[in-house]
Amino acid sequence: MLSCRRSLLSQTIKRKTKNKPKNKTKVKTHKKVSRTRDYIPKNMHLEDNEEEVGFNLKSSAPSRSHGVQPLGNLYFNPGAINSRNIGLGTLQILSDELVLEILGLLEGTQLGVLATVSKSFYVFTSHEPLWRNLVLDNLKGRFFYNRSWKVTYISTFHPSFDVSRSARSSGLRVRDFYSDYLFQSWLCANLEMKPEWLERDNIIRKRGISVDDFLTNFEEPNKPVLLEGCMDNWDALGKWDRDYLVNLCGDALFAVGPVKMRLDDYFSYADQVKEERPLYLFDPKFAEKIPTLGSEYDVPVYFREDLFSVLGNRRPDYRWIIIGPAGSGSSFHIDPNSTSAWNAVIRGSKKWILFPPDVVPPGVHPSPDGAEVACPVSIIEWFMNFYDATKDWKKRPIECICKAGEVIFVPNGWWHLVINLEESVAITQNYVSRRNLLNVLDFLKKPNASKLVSGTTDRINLYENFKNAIEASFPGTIDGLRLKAKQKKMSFWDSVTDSKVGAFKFSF
Ligand SMILES: O=C(O)CCC(=O)C(=O)O
Repeated sequence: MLSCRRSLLSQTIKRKTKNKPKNKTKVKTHKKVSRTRDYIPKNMHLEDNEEEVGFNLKSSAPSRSHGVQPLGNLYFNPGAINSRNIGLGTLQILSDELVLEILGLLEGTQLGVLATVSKSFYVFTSHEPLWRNLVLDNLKGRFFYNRSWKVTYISTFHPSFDVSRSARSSGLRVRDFYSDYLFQSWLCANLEMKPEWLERDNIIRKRGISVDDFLTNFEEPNKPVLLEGCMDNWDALGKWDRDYLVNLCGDALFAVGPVKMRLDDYFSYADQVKEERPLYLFDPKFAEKIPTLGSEYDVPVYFREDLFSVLGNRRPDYRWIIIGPAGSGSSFHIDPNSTSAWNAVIRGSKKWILFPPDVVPPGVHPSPDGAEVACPVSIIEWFMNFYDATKDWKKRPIECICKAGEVIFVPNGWWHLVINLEESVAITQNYVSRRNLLNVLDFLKKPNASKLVSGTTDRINLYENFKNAIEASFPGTIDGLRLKAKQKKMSFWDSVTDSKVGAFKFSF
């Protein structure tokens, strides 16, 4: 389970023109999100007559939703009274988050009625994630995205309503409305990736290495590597553009967050989306639905040992097609069931940040049993508030941009975050080889396996089933690997202890 929240700090943002923000041309889980108050970047203060400094907005960014300002601005505006509070009446003591939680219990018509109560309710009821939830809950994937979630909802359920009026009024400005929460939501949806977030590239890149070289230098020591040239023979690389995929996939439905969508509907949404956490297409059954997709790529030679295959069709999900617009991506997580993975970019490019298993990324708070992770609401928010912190860390993350034609190896247990820098299409597979077989078995055997194991409906029996199937297919392998691991551990202790006196050896 992944839960997300805002960091607790409020500062202000600066802008210098009275006009619209001066834009410069130029982020496997969808869980319920809860936020605390917002974090606004340091040393920034935003006023209506100032131009933004220190960050760039996307060229497509709409002006600030309803003129909402960060809370810090209230203190720079002597005499101003927060119209948020006036319009909420006695509900003003509730946090923005709580107000939105409550509004999330209402239907579209009720939100529409509430919007007429006060300017404050108008702003709150216009919050796009409320309408997104309504569309997804009510229509599942059978919606045709139309400019915004609110307009999509209204044009579907109230077709006689003039949505162009609603679309125009999305720019309606409310004076003196201060809310860090709503401001940051707009900011994160419209912020460009800063060049300094993309600069660092410290992953080892290899082209044409032998399988032995990969096993010895990367898989055995559990180190990431970016592999170039190992998917050059894939048909997918030349063929998988939008038109080809849409024609090939026709009416097939793909898993997109909590719903299922046709590919052409998803692309139409992706073309218009301006939100903090765009819906991400992440489908584990793509090759069963459209066998051609499965036949137009090959598992790179380094990853051919795939021990979960002994389970046949009882194996956990292991391969996904991933499609998403710029800004979509995967927030910090460790891959399921202690597996390792490879991820091959077919179109577009992805920024990767990886931390080794013993380093929890800043802003990420796993529960002690590892079953839940609390992290910032969005990937862009992580960059805004936590990326800089990694600069001073002794163990700095591995970073890279993985481009079309490149494959990254993600060793088991590594935390990773990925953001698409442009519309991207990728294939990823998670696998178990004999190098990580014991890790996987130990993971599946944990007492809270029913919470930890994923990608299968049979979480509790996966350990027994997998172990028995391995023993039947590769007799003696598990015992052999355990013996080897024990010998390795003993030879390590022999090297650091004095076996005669049972004490540590010191050398100066
Ligand atoms: O968004 C992506 O491409 C990364 C996917 C990923 O991290 C994963 O499959 O574990």
